[in-house]
Amino acid sequence: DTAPEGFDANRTDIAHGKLDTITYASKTVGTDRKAVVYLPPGYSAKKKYPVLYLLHGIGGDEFEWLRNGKPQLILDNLYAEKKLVPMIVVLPNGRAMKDDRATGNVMAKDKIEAFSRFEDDLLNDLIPYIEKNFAASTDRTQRAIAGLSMGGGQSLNFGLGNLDKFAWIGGFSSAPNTRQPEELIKDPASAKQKIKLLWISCGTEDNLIGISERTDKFLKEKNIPHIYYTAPGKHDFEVWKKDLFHFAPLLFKK
Ligand code: FER
Repeated sequence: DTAPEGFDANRTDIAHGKLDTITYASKTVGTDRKAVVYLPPGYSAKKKYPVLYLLHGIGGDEFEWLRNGKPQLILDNLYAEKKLVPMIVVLPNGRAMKDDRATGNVMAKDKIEAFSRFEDDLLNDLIPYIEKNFAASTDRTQRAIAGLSMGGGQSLNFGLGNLDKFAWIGGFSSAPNTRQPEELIKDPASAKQKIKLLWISCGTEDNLIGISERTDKFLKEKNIPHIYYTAPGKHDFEVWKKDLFHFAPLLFKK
């Protein structure tokens, strides 16, 4: 196994962070949209915290990570081991359309397009809301974006496409919405300077691993520092929970 026993257990002997549901007005979609926020144990409005935007997959919504991945427990346990820089985690809904529920055919064209439209919702609506209403740092070096599958593709596309906004980027089992490497990183020299962490991971039995492989290959060719992490596993939360366990402690450190 690639994570210690109990890494995702609900421990009653440690401090826990706090989950909140927020509603923000989206100019991009023209509706009020929901997201989940996880505040670290000991959160104080007097400090400034870095923020991780953690995105779901094609069949998910803002609750998918909570339902299947228990990120709050994984992070609580890492805090208890002093392995994390205290951070705010935002779990958005990455399907930026009026009905953003994962119902019907989740592969329908309008729904796929909504995952792409989320870039504008994130940058222009959600991030400003978070930075206005929480003790969030507004510095690019204090902002991370990561996600699973469809959300992994979004994270790579939006993160690498907006290096003035994000410095820490992770794609877990990224889906075919991931841009081709040459499109992801148009200016390798500039990317090298700006990226603090670029994490690409996939389960070795995942049918989508070719996407991560091609991204890793390009990054190696261009000598762009990154982590390529593969471990046994398929396209599921067994893999993504462990990705989060390994990825989160790398964030916002030297
Ligand atoms: C596809 C296969 C898988 C695709 C998206 C996915 C857009 C996403 C999977 C997931 O998010 O779990 O061809 O095309």
